[in-house]
Amino acid sequence: MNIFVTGGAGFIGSNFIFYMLKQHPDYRIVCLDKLTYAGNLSTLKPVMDNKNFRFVKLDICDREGVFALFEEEHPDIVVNFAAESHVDRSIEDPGVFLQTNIFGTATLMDACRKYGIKRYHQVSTDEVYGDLPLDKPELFFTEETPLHTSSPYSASKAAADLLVMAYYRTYGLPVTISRCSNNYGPYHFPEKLIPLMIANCLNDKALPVYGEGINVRDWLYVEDHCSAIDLIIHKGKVGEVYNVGGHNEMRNIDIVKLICKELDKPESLITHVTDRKGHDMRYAIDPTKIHDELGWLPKTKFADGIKKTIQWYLDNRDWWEEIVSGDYRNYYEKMYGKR
Ligand code: NAD
Ligand code: TDX
Repeated sequence: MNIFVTGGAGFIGSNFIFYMLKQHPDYRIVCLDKLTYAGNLSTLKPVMDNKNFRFVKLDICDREGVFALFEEEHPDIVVNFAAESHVDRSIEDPGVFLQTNIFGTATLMDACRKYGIKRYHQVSTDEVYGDLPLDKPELFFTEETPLHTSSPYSASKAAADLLVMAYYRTYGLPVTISRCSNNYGPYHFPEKLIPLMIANCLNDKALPVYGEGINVRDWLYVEDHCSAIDLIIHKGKVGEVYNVGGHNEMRNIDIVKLICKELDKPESLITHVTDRKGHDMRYAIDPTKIHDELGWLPKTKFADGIKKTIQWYLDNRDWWEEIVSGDYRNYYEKMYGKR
């Protein structure tokens, strides 16, 4: 089996590559990544010498480059993680989100149509469903919940999902989509809530909580997301959407306080700052379908996952300090500049 993993130098894609090479040591994994600000080649150091792994620096919007790689590799499965993923950046500058998240997805699927594929899997997000009110805890996102987006990021992801379903219906492309809740774990880029708060705590910097901090997110340990995708690409039904989440809702402020406690830092570091524009109140996934149909269950409880994650950031200071300082962007040049 030859699997293309796009966006594999980012947070979830890299964890997925590690997971797949462990679970399926005989599979070939080809990672395509543009190495944007969010892609970090040093993350993939542990697998760079694996004979079943290949890294290709490539923009998924580069039609010629993508088609040439399909011609060369003839992948069986494509798992598309590549995306602009940060909501705050999409509010500042939507253009690149439309480019990568929508046109990039279409380019990959066009290559799949031309060269044939066993499965195209789109990694989507619960944000395509918009948000739920705080005062109706009995409501959850199911696969039937209408798409109702809030940010340019979520709108671009929803547009991509619609395109994926259009390619299924119009061209018969064998597609699946997963919509997962917020992930956390190793290699999470320190612009996102949990790693940003850990890094700031460790540097005794202010902890910027948007608004009152009462917005709720449904957190899932990244490896559990990887196991869900592994199941979907092997056993999921073509043309179907699968929601992925572990029923672990928490308010932002409670997460930040927990991180302070774990790192023995004072809550006085918490600073309430101007709220995010259009800030979604609550995300909550109903994972009944993937559980009933594919037998998926998350393995890591939040209490354990957050401890493991904090320990990882303590043990891997170099990884995130290089990012915070901007030095990681020189890594590719250092590794590949003279090759
Ligand atoms: P990330 O920002 O950490 O990584 C994105 C990766 O994609 C980076 O390596 C980047 O270099 C690469 N990339 C960006 N534009 C590209 C392009 N044009 N061509 C090739 N590569 C490109 O993101 P993440 O948090 O790992 O998210 C991965 C996917 O999962 C995204 O599609 C995101 O929408 C989805 N998702 C994320 C979460 C979450 O909590 N992080 C939850 C649900 C779904
Ligand atoms: O400094 C911060 N302060 C703060 O209060 C940051 C960065 C975030 N927040 C809040 C905003 C959100 O309510 O924390 C919550 C989580 O924020 P993010 O980490 O930016 O994640 P979110 O906006 O929920 O989106 C994430 O989950 C769904 C990912 O970034 C998306 O890619 C994914 O689709």
